[in-house]
Amino acid sequence: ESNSFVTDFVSSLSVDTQTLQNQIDELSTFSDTPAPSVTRILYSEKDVLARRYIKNLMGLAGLSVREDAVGNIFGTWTGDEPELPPVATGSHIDAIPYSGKYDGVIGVLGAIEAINVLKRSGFKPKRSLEVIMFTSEEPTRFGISCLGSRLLAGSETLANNLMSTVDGQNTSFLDAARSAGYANNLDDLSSVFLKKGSYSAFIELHIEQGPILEEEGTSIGVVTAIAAPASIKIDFEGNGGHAGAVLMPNRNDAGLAAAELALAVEKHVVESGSIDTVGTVGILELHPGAINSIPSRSHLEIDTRDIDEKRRNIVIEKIHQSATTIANNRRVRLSEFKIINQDPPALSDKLIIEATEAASKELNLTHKKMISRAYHDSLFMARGSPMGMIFIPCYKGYSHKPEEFSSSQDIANGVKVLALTLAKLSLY
Ligand code: HGY
Ligand code: MN
Ligand code: MN
Ligand code: MN
Repeated sequence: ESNSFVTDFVSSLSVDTQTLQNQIDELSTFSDTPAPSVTRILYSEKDVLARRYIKNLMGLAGLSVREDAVGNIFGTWTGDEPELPPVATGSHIDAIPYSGKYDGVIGVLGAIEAINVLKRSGFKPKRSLEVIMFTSEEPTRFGISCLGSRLLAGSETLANNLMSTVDGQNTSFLDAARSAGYANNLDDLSSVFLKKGSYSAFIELHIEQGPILEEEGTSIGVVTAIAAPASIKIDFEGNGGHAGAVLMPNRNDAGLAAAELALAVEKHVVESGSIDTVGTVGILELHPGAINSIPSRSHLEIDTRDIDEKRRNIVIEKIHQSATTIANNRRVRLSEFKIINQDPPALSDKLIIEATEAASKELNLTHKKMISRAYHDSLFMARGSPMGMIFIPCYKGYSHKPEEFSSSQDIANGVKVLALTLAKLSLY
């Protein structure tokens, strides 16, 4: 485009920052825990209210709205050439217990506002633009991360497993989905799978969930790769018994086996040879959970990630070996060692990186390339179309806790870069 056109167009982009902030605040009230925390679990009553709120905003933005069998929500702005694969953007609004109000939300409310920004500027899309709100990016209810985008990416294994998956209260996935108005009399979920090439590009706006942009005073992160996540479920079983009467040599304490394994996770991760390897025991349950009863069962769930897939897989191997050794030494049974997901990393598409950098430059925003250590729906959308991500700074990098925060200015910057990048990708 001629330079003056670009400059005029760029300066015409204006974000309704106040309305967007009000929407972020209002959406955060659909929560099962008191403010400032947010808890919004898949298919819960609060999740259903929040979904209705998003669909309403999509309608007000003039998008045509549809939902698939598991509740991925699509809002479409039909372009001049609707037969071309559209450009998509989006994120999630589900929130893990006691978390914040920006993770995911910025990429859904911000994407709808980016559509409004483009409409207000008089932009006419060539390729249709689609905003996607993904079902259940967080693993909280059924232990599966990125459930909606995994299915969109065509995971047959997941589609089959979901037919027999239950949550911690023994509610089946299908019953939970039906209680929210989805998956009605369905005996398979393959209808959710996207055809290859459904989108010419997918780009997600998200808070960094790390401290780098804020520390360096950089406005925009251009994501080049998303780290490889994995999660493992482990159970140990011992004889339990009376905490006073059983002498130490006669014990086989499942709780201590879990404690030793948690420290082994830290050891294997720290000794991987790279700062990019991380590992957490985020869930550790002891049964029966009485102070004067030796734990007869322990349940651990481990989250381990690395930007290098092979290095991460070596850590998983070592964790498995430690679990077996600890079980033998402590004469407990390793009754479950189950890898729930062991995903490869994803690389962003060169063209989308360049478009995002160009948009940041035209908006006079400082920007830098960086990796995402958190996973996102983009990790799975990358399996079906070129992918990119835009990061904005967040306060001290805090996320997955109520102190999570991003300023209106940073959010507006992210929305403008998203709007301009969507415009560029739509005209390709
Ligand atoms: O855990 C993650 O990486 C994402 O924020 N759910
Ligand atoms: Mn998250
Ligand atoms: Mn997220
Ligand atoms: Mn278990």
